[in-house]
Amino acid sequence: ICKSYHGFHPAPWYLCCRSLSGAGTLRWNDNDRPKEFNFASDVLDYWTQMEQEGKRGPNPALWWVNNQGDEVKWSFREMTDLSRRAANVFTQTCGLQQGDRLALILPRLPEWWLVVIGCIRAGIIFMPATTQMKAKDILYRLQVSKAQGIMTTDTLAPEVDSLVSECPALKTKLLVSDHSRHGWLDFRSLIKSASPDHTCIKSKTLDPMAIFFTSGTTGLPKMAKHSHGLALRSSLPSCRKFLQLKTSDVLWCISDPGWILAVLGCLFEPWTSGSTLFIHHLPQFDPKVIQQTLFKYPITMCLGAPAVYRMVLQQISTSLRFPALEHCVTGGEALLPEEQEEWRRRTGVLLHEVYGQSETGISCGTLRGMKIKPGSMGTSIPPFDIQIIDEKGNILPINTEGNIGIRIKPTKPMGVFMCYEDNPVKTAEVECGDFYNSGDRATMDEEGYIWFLGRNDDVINSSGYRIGPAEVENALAEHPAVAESAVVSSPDPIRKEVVKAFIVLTPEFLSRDQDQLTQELQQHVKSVTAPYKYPRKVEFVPELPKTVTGKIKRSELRKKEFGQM
Ligand code: BCO
Repeated sequence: ICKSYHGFHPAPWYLCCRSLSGAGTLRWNDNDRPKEFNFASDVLDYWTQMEQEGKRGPNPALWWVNNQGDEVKWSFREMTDLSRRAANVFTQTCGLQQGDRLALILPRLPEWWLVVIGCIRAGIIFMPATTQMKAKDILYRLQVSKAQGIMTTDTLAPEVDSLVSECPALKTKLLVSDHSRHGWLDFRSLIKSASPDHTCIKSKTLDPMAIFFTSGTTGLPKMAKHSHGLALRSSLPSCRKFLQLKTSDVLWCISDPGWILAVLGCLFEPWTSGSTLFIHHLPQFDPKVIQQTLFKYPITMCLGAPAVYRMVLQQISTSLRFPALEHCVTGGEALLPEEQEEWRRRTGVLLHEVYGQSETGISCGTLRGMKIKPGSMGTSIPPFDIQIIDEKGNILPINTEGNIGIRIKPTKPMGVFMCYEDNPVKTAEVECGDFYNSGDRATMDEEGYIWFLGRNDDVINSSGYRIGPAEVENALAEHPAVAESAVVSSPDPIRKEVVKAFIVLTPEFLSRDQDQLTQELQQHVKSVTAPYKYPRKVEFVPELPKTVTGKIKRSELRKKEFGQM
């Protein structure tokens, strides 16, 4: 504790020192494991105090805008006040308790940040998800997680109402809207009337904090459960080197709040450093809006999937010399060296690649100021120790292809997920000797730089979305035209990979116009599951390649797509 600054206040010393002398000495070392940590009381409330003492500049903590010219600016003090109210709404009005689960399906609305911090204060496990989800996706998530609460907007509330009778654990529905809806609690009015006095829980660092649903080759998405250690990791010295944020920075992370990238890039990273978090509502992605926003606002740092930068480069021919932009980061899928170079040439700003998963958060990257090796995802960010491993967990020699492994034994580093909830089999499957096996293939060079090669399974990564082929095949199977299908990854100039479906038609549909049928099937998938998964390519085939035991050989189809056969 830094007494000179805080007196009795238990604010972290490392933060106080950083505010005095930039990067400063940190309270914890990379391998320290404090028993207790809570992002709301240890970090957010610290910056509130700094503001009150006049030791942080006037920049807001949160700066939200939309296309209609609306704007919300909240200071850290307001964030503390409003998130304490949110915590009271959850515990007092909704009756949620520490350890309960809240499905959080909101677009980029300022309330999302109140809810996340409110949950952290009250110890409620938040489960973010994209608003692209359809009724079936939501039903699955509510049932498998036994969620006690859900929060969403008018758009998805009818879908939730249609399935609520099948979710016996669900006891509270919260709506973020300017209108009320029967059977739903009105979050905006409740926040106004709630008390701003709340005592934050004393969370153990390894208590559960959040659940992210993540797709695999088989079955439905798994629940990757994270502890408060995920938030603590942003405070560790090596992680601070990643963005080297200052209180004067304005960070815009263009990721949907349903993904872990947003929880890190739109919340833990900027607020750990007392920076301003910028949000554009962005209901539909539009490269022009990205360009205009970077011109209009003093955004110094930008974080988004490679597809975002790629689409801006491909669709905007006018100036990309942004007045305040200093640093760009990208992650979620592979970035081509040509794209990295073109971004530098046209903006004058370097584009740094990072790598991570829902299970691990950001695991490696090219840190600010570090040498960029185009085509490489950088080096592991301590306390993560990344090695390239074989199927038994043996470390492979340099420049040898293998799986990306993160060392979890003898000690699991802060930020690696706790487990796949209620799924010890899948949890054990990804443990490989002393390592977590990411399932991603790569090599490592003599300087520790990691070079991504692809997946070791059938999971598809399309413009930063991780898509399980079985989820798309199941959606297709519901259409009467589909006798069977195989879904694989296929190359694409904009999204790098897209979902391609090979479909065997039922006899009644064999004579149908194939273009029309393709569109109908695409629409069908968009209507039964989150549309980002829909097959952008469809090929009708008389039969699918199978093993002698009748298992579809997806790898054969995939190799054909990538010209390897
Ligand atoms: O392309 P289409 O128009 O045919 O279809 C699009 C949408 O129009 C459509 N859609 C969306 N909502 C719909 C809908 N259709 C019907 N009903 C609705 N409610 O569905 C398709 C969705 O595709 P999309 O999301 O890729 O859309 P878009 O506009 O092309 O967006 C481009 C990107 C680049 C903004 C988007 O693909 C994106 O956000 N990608 C990044 C994802 C990301 O953040 N990944 C990070 C995951 S976390 C991680 O990797 C760990 C790292 C530490």
